[in-house]
Amino acid sequence: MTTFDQISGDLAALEIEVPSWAYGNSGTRFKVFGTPGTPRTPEEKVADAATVHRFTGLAPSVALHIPWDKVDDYAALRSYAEDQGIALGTINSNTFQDDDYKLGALTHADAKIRQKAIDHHFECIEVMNATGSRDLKIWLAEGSNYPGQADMRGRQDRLAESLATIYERLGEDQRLVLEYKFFEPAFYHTDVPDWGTSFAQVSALGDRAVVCLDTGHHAPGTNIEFIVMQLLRLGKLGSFDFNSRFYADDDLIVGAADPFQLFRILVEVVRGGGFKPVKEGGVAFMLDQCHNIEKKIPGQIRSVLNVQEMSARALLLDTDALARAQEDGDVLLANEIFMDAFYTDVRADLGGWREDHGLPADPMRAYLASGYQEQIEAARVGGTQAGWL
Ligand code: AOS
Ligand code: ZN
Ligand code: ZN
Repeated sequence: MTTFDQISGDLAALEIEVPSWAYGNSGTRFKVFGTPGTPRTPEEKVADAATVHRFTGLAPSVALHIPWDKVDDYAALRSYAEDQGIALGTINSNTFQDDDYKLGALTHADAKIRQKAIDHHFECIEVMNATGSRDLKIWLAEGSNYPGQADMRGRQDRLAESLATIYERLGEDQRLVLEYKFFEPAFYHTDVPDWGTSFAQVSALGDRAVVCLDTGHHAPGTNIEFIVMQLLRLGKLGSFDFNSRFYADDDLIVGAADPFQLFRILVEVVRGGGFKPVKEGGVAFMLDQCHNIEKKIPGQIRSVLNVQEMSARALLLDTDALARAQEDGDVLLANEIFMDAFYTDVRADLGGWREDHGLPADPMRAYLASGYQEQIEAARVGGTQAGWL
């Protein structure tokens, strides 16, 4: 039996990076709903991210998206974030909102367009140098809609060449993180559709190129924890984009659709070495979510708490007893031990743990009572859409 006291130290190492775009207005292709209090500037997004950290102690960094979070002075944005108690984290590139990229960016048949996309990544690396960010995260919206439309193999070769050029430009402490997604916006073929392709591409680059696993980017029924295990085993899991999905890339609050899946993923993280802060070389635990109808800061608070809750349950798994049951071939006992950890209600213990760490026992209620929401709703008029250029 593992007790809560025994996992207290491991829990303290859990860090979750929130995305700047979670604080902007977002929606579907049918409607973007505006929410009162939406940030108007990158600074205001950083202030909201810092608020999530203040109430939860779980979110010490915020990921930026370029050019959505473009500012004149990134060093100043960095000091602003540090004054608020958080760091600027992963820099996400954007090659999906420019007419030139209609038929591809890093894979485009035209060398001039590829160079434009490469130059954008060079600009992102400049941003990283100023923000002190470790990771350049690349998600590509590239692919084709119809059989015969594109030379899939040629595109794979051009992708390898473009990525190599970008990788060359990275500093010693920086990493290239390549995200995969099985479809959308391209529907016939996608250039980086799965972890195998991402793994093949980053493996050709070198040690500082790794894979990003977005939990919403797989076909229904995929055993995601198997992929987590395999990438950790191969030393190539760079980061998570956590969110949850019922259907496709829903970007809903992590743990909302299937907390058991989140638990199973976190069990593999614990099995693969556990939680380690980014500064110590850990896997980046990012959220990649948007809040279409709910308030954004409470949405982010719920998300980080869900990850913490399932992490605590994963840490409570009695791995010695499980290993014995597995060795004995005791199928039902092994499954029972696994399920016991999943069904453990850790909420009261986590409340006490937070108080011991100088945090509110119930971060959600504390935030709602704090007056911050009313203050931003009154002060900010005309907040922008996430991804609005
Ligand atoms: C897109 O589906 C991916 O999940 C990316 O991580 C993307 O950069 C992010 O959703 C922001 O648009
Ligand atoms: Zn993502
Ligand atoms: Zn996505």
